[in-house]
Amino acid sequence: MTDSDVRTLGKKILKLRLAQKIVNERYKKGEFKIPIHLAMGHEAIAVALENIALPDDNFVLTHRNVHHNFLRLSSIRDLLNEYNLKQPSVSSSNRGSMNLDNPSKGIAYSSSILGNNLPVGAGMALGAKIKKKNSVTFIMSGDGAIEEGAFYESLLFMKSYNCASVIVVENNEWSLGTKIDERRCPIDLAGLAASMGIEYMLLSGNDVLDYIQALAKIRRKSSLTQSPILVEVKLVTLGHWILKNDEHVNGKYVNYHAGPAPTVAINEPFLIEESTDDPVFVTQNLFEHKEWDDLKSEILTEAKREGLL
Ligand SMILES: Cc1ncc(C[n+]2csc(CCOP(=O)(O)OP(=O)(O)O)c2C)c(N)n1
Ligand SMILES: [Mg+2]
Repeated sequence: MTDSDVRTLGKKILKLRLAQKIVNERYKKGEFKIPIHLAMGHEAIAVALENIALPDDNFVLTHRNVHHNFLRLSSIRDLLNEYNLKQPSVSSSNRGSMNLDNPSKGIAYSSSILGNNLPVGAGMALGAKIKKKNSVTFIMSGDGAIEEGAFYESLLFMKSYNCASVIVVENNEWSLGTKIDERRCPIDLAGLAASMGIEYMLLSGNDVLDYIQALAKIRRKSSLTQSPILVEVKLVTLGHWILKNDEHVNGKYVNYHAGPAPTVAINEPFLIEESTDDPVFVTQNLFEHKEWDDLKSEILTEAKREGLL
């Protein structure tokens, strides 16, 4: 990977974060009539997947899809137009946020129905195989959606019919207002995959270069062996806040799920946390100070020129 490639990746992460912070600010002011699930904290996996996908590959997304969609749009203004239901829309018809697709850019389907995209993706993967397309179908999921029976059935189906597919579980440990240990027993995804002879890989740490290296191998392997591969990504959906009231005098952690993130502000346009939970923080460490500052300025200048800041 050249320095210029790394710069492009850094810019994508920064721009994806800024886009979401701009949506968040406008959301706080009541601009949108539709529910939006932001994905701040999911930037590294989204940029890595977009980087390794080949033109005939397809993505099948969940309700939390802004990160994957934004990377296929040409500007932040395009994203705002989608969320304001303006025509022309990239989706087949105005779909807003949770069902936003972009077929000409490989986003074949997105679904607001939890678990629904898994069998749809399995069918697409089979269709691609029958048509000898040599493509890979990427099916996204959350740690809540894997509780649906459709997850098990789709894995079984894709393994049985030798479908080239990569199932990516963005595991933020939360399903709406419940954390895994509050709502269910743990699911051993490596063990579940092994029980069906499916390869499993765990990603964590938000290093986009590591993710690209690992996912490029996984994609190749899925295509060569015509088999599903399960990838679990540990991440944090950023934007939590602390609820303090009579019941919770010491404060209760409220995880970000959807809507505006009240604690995320745009006066710092990019960074949210100085920790490895924040892909912006991790990516910053791949650059010299000046180079990183230049990238940030370039993106801010562009956004100002578009009248977004
Ligand atoms: C069939 C169905 N059941 C319930 C819901 C309500 N619902 C929307 S998002 C969500 C939580 C999803 O959790 P997860 O899959 O982990 O995704 P995350 O929001 O954490 O990214 C639930 C229960 C739904 N949309 N569809
Ligand atoms: Mg979740």
